[in-house]
Amino acid sequence: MVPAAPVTASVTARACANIALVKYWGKREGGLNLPATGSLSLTLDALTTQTTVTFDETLKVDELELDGQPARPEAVSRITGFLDLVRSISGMPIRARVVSKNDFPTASGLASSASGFAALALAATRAAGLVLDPRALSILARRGSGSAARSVFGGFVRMHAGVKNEDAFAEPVARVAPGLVDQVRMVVAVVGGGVPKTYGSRSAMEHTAATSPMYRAWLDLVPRDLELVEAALAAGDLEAIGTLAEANALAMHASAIAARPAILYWRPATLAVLAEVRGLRATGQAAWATMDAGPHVKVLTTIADAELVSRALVDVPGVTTVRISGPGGPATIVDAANLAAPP
Ligand code: 2P0
Repeated sequence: MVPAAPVTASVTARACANIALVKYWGKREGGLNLPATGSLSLTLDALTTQTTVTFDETLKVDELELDGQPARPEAVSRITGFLDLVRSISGMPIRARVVSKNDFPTASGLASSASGFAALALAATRAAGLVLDPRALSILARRGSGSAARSVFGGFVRMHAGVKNEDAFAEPVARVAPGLVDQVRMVVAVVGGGVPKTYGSRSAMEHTAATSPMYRAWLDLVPRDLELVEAALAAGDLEAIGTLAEANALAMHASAIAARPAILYWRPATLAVLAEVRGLRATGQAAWATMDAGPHVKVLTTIADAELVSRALVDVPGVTTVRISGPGGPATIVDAANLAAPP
């Protein structure tokens, strides 16, 4: 196939991270990065990745710069694997330079792979001369990272497990009570300075699936939690959403903690934040905790209570920074140069 774009096509895209209220933790057999279950998330405007992809025919190999530094070989080969997919669907054989910047700590359990692969999928396809619809973009982003399929969209997002590649995509939650998305906030409490996490989520979920006696129970739980959270979103019942999200996060961690040997992401400050969140609830604040594959705690709250929750979490020993995030929008193009018109 003839290259669809000029040899120096360059596109910059931005995507937000997301926090799952019903988590993805485990894959199905058969490759293609298919999730074992669906999941449901809120996109976060305070955690973003901006990625520039430049296809350049003078390059012999793909290059990756991450937060101002040349990336490690493992990270480059993961990006090359993803760009090979883009090259195969676009027919554009050229190597690329990828420059990516996060406005939050990378690979520390703050969802950098979600925003990273969503931004990369959008920038790389456009730079290769392809315009994918959001569903096709979500399917492609999933091949980079399961949670990235959700970061293609803004607001509350539902990922479908599907039965094959083409139906394992994310899309905005169909029924959300009017005004709910504008009312919610997520307070992100970073524990331990955002240093890289001990176990990458990809290998940790594989290890959990292979060895945890709790994994089967986790797989049984997720469809029920999805149904309940979807009903609560439609009803605008934030208390139900928060209660389910906190319970689902604890169940995910329970399955990981029960793996042999254990996958344990928490630090003392993680538990101290969980205790503080329970204390805030006891005094009438809207506050429900969730944690991803890292020690940090994200607290679902309201626009009215976010400042108070944030101030309470800053004072917890071991919490290094706290930021308040509103709901984020979909992945977007920030800049494009030398693009061919789409075929
Ligand atoms: C989630 N996490 O639903 C869950 C909760 C972390 C804990 O999705 O192997 O980096 O690249 O598909 O997307 C992290 O897993 O895994 C994740 P891969 P990913 O947000």
